[in-house]
Amino acid sequence: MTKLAIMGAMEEEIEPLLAHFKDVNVVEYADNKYYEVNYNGLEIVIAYSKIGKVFASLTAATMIEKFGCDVLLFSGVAGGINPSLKIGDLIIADKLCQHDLDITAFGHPHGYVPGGNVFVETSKELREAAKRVADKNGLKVLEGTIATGDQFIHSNERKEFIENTFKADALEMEGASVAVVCNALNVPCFVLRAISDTADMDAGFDFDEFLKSSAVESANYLVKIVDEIK
Ligand code: 3QA
Repeated sequence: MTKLAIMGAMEEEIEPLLAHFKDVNVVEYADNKYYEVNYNGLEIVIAYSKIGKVFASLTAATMIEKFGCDVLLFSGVAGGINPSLKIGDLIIADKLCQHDLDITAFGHPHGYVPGGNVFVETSKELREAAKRVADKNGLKVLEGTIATGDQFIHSNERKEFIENTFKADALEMEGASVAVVCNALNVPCFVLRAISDTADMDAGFDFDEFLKSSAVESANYLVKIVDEIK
């Protein structure tokens, strides 16, 4: 029997999800709120972690260890790198990395620490399910690499470093940490993002403008994926 975790980082990212489900039971734990719902017999726990890798790791681990979730889906927004990604477009991560993890002083590649890997993969089954949903609904979705770090990227210089170093298609601040937690705890993981900005000089402005509408794009697609896998 599956218990599904659905995460976002910001309240705006889970608000459209909570609006979709009825009879939400709120549980307070570890300085955060966890929203339990029953969706046609499927148990779901929804939460927004707060921004960044540390909060996202805490929330992912809590949903798995405390709430007993055995599948985790992330929905939210991202900065686009791949020029084919326009604001509002969807990307699912096939693998993720931490662009700000740096012990290169010791000859290691960017994103690597001993015992870890530069890239962590997401569940192939969940990606295939998501692609079936996209096909059925005529949605254009890119499958690619997402780079995560504790920085809001708003310069071409940093964006190009991330693009060149990791061949990343999009960037954000939580996905890789969630995937690392899921991978270590053997929980299938899925990371979906809709583009809110392109991580350049205008990123701050675009983000404020498009956070809500792009979060809704991601959430609407995620709900269809839940219907497919349940
Ligand atoms: C940015 C959010 C964080 O959870 C990561 C959005 C979209 N564009 C990005 C970019 N660089 C990095 N990440 C992203 N999310 C938090 S800062 C805004 C906070 O406003 C993805 C993302 N260019 C708080 C109000 O003061």
